[in-house]
Amino acid sequence: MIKLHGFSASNYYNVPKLALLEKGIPFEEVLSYTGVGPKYKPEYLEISPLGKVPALETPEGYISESRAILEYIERAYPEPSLLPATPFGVAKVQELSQFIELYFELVARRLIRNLLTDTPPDPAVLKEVETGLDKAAGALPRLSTFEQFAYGDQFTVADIAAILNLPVVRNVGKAFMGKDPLSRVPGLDAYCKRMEERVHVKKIRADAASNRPDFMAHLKALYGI
Ligand SMILES: N[C@@H](CCC(=O)N[C@@H](CS)C(=O)NCC(=O)O)C(=O)O
Repeated sequence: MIKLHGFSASNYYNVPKLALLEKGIPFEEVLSYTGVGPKYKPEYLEISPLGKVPALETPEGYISESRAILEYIERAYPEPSLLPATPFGVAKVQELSQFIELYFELVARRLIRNLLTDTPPDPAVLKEVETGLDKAAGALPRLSTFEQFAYGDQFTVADIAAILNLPVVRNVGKAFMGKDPLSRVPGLDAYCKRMEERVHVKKIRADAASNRPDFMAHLKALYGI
C-alpha cells in the first residue's frame, strides 16, 4: 500500500491526502514533522531532499513535492479523474492551481510563523505580503467565477489547491491586515462553504484540528516556539 509521509496540520500534506481520499485510494499515513536535520529525523532526507512534507512512498521509491505527487496519483490511479478531459481544460486547471500556490500560498506563508506563534510581523514584510495578496485577489476572478467548482463542472486539483490554500490567506489577512484579502472575489464565499461540506474536506479539517496540538508541541520541543 502507498504511504503518505507528513502531518495533517500541513496544507501541503493535505494536497495529496485529499486527492487520495477523493479517488478512494487506500493509503497509510506516516507521521513526520518538519525541521528535519541533525536534531530530528535525519534519515527523512533520504525520502524528501529538503526535509519537506509531503512525500509519497510508492513501490518504486519516494516522491517529494506535492505537484509531482499529484501527477503520480493521477497517472497511477486515473479514475475518478481529478483533471478535465481536454488538454485545454487540464492546462487551465494547472494554471489556476499554480496561480493559487505562487501568488497566494507562498506569499501568505511568509507570515505563517507569526500566525503560529502569535507574534507581530516585520512591517516591511507585512506591507509586501499585503500588496502581493491584494494584487492576486484582484486577478483571481479572471481565472475562476467559483460558480460550481474552481474550474469547469467537476472536482479537480484546482479545487484541492483552492480549498486548502485560500483559507490560510484569509487567516493571515484577518490576523495581521484587519481584513480578508479575498472578500472581494465574487462567488468565493459560497464556493468555500460548498467545498467545506464535502465529506473528504471535512475529514481533512478534522484530522488537521486533531493533529494541531501535537504539531505545536513538536515546534516547541524543536525550536522552543
Ligand atoms: N513545494 C513543496 C512545499 C512543501 C512545504 O513547504 N511543506 C512545508 C510544510 S506545510 C514544509 O515541509 N516545511 C518545512 C521546510 O520547508 O523545511 C511541495 O509542494 O510539496
